[in-house]
Amino acid sequence: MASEKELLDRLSEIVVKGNIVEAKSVAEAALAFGIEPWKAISNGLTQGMKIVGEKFAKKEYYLPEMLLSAKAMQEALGVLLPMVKPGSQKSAGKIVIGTVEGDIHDIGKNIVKALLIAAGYEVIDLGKDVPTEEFVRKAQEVGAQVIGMSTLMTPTLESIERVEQELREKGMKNHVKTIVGGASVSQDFARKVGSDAYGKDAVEGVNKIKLLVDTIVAAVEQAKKRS
Ligand code: B12
Repeated sequence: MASEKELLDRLSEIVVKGNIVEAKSVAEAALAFGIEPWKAISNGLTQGMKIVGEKFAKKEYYLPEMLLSAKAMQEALGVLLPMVKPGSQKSAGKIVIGTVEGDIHDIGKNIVKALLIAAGYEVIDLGKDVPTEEFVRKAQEVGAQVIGMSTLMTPTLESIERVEQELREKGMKNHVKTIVGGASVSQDFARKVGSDAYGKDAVEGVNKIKLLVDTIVAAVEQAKKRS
C-alpha cells in the first residue's frame, strides 16, 4: 500500500507529466487514503505546478506541456475541491473575484473561490481576463464587501492599479475592500497600489478576506447606530 508521501509525490508528478488520464484516480486514491483535500492540493498538485513553472522558465517546457499540466491539475481539483470541508459558521459576505484584464490564469483563483464558498461566502466569479470596469460595476451592483483580484503575470499588474484607481475615483474605497493574490503580486505591491490585503495562498487569502468583511460589517453597524 502506498504511503501518504508517495501519494502526494504522485499528485505532483501527475501535474508535472500532464497525466490527464490518471489525474482523477490518483486524487481519489489520496482521498481514500485519508489525506485532507487541502493537503493534497497544496502539498501535492501545487508542488507539481511549481516545477512546471520552473521548467517553463528554463525553456524545458513550452506552452503545450504547460497546457497539459494545467488540464491534469484541473481534473484532480475536480475531485478534491468539492471535498474541502465547509466552514462551521455561515459568513455574511459577498465577494467579487476574478483574474484581471490581460491574464487568463485561473487555477489559483478557482481554488480561492472554492475555499470561500466552503467558508460560507457568496462568491460572484467574473472569470478571467476581466475588464477593470467590470470589477467595479459588479461590486457596486451586488453590494460586495470585498473584491479579490488574481494575476500571475507582470504585464497585468497595471490592471490591478486601474481597478484601485477607479474605486478611489468613485469614492468606493471606504465600503469595498480589495485583496490581491497570484504569483506576480506581493504585500509590498498591494501596499504600493492601495490594495487592502494580499493573500500568499488560498488559506491566507480566505482568512484575510474574513478580516476585511468584518471591518466593513462593523463600519456599517456603527453608521447605522449614528443615524
Ligand atoms: C499553468 C500555467 C499556465 C496555463 C494556465 C491554465 C489556467 N487555466 O490557469 C496556460 C498554459 C494556459 C498558461 C498560459 C500562459 N502563461 Co502561464 N503559467 C502557468 C504556471 C506553470 C502555473 C500557474 C498555476 O496554475 N499555478 C498553481 C496555482 C494553484 O497557483 P497560483 O495561481 O499561484 O494560486 C495560488 C496563490 O497565488 C493564491 N492566489 C491566486 N490568485 C489569488 C487571488 C486572490 C484574491 C488571493 C487572495 C489569492 C490568490 O492562491 C492560490 C492557491 O493557493 C505558471 C508558473 C508559476 N510559477 O506560477 C506559468 C506563468 C504564470 N505563465 C507565464 C506565461 C508567460 C504564460 C503565457 C504568456 C505563455 C505564452 N507564451 O502564451 C500564457 C498567458 C497568456 C495570458 N494572456 O494570460 C509566466 C508569467 C511570467 C510573468 N511574470 O509575466 C509564468 C510565471 C511561467 C514562467 N515561469 O515564465 N500558463
